[in-house]
Amino acid sequence: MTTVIKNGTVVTADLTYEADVLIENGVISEIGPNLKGDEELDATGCYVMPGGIDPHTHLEMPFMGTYSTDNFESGTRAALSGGTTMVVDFVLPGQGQGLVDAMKGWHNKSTMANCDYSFHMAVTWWGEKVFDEMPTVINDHGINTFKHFMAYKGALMVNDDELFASFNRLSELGGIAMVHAENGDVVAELTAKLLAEGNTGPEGHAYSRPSQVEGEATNRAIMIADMAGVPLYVVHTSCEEAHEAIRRAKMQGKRVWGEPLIQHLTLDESEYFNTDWDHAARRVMSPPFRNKKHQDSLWAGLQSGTLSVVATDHCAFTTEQKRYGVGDFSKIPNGTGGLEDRMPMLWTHGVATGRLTPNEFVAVTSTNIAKILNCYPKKGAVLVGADADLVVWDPEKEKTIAAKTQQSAIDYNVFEGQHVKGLPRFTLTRGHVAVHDGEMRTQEGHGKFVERPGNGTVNRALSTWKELTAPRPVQRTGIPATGV
Ligand code: DUC
Ligand code: ZN
Ligand code: ZN
Ligand code: ZN
Repeated sequence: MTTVIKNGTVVTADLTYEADVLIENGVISEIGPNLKGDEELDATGCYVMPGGIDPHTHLEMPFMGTYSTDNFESGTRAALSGGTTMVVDFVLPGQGQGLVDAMKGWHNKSTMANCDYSFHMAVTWWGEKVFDEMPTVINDHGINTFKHFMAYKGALMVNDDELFASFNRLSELGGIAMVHAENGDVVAELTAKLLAEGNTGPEGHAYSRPSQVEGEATNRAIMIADMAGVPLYVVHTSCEEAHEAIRRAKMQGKRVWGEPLIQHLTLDESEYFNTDWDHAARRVMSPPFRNKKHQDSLWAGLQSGTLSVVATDHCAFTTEQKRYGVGDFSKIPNGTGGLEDRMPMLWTHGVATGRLTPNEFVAVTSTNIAKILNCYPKKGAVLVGADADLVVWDPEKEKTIAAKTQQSAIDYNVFEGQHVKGLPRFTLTRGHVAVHDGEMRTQEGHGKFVERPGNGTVNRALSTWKELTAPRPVQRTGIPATGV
């Protein structure tokens, strides 16, 4: 069976043109005028774009005494509904657990996925076992990205010596280092102080994680990555100080990328001062929402190219789960949803306002990350031979975001009441039409794991620091006698 998308305008990261797109066996087989297929999808008035890739999700993840509520079924259904056709989820090994063992657990959970997916590995502890398993994770299991938490002291956090050891290993192996950049020691101190002073409400979460803790950690991670010679991807860049460190690194020729979230771009810190406890707690995530100065910085970064990718950090907890933190904000499970809303929200606040062109929209929602993660042009492209992960985007289609009509399994939505204009008419996952004019036709288990090989020794950070400081033993004469 062949499917043809007719009468649309193809929009990629660098081109806009009118063409039909023919799909055979889940792959794009032809792009051009007047194509015919067994099934025809009418794209009149629509843009035909690469499906979105959300490189930052936490589905069914054990965290802060519970599990995030969206699993690979509801999470990928939400993704497809909003035009996202691939997610990259974080494998989270327990303390002392091997990487391969943890990864197997993630493969078991993900068999229910409705769209394709890949994994990043988290380095939640450091030891010989982690060191020894890194090559097999990269070379045999198709995972080339390793995330390190610089926060969550006493749980997931790794210290600078561990960070440096891990980054050095990744540099040797052609992997990419990722960081959750917040100074975990300072966060722990501020949290204890706030709680001791009786500031127990959700707003305390924001006070405990000021933008400086993120700026400091981002800069530290960049410097450590540079000394190790490894490319660095900074997840959920939310503030000007972190963006500034990334900008500076890029200007110096370092291979560093920043990833703002749609939540930080469109929601601000005033959410934490809502007098309704549930309202504020539902928006507790790390890093927290910031003020307009930081939001403007993130938008400017997307426009100038100093920030590369828009993600969600989708980590959805129910109101009941959020209430674990009544009386102590530090026990509110950190995380918000966004998988279904990332593309429509970014289109509405980015493209429709003139901040981003449609081509830039494709770049930051799909193509850039496919290139960074080493799965382009299988993903992130409208090209013959690429997977038919496509979204037929109707710029005139509108809705008001509401929890009661969402795909996510939680009972609220942080974007509740927001009006969006620009939504999928069709979403295709490897040729299968999973969203058909607002109707969901997902197939549980349709999704496949996407392998992403390492970068060999080519994709290194560009700084010459290593070369300049390589040990050079000096031949000396006249060495003075030691001792008296
Ligand atoms: N931040 C969150 O808000 N949730 C999951 C993990 C993280 O770093
Ligand atoms: Zn994080
Ligand atoms: Zn995350
Ligand atoms: Zn099908």
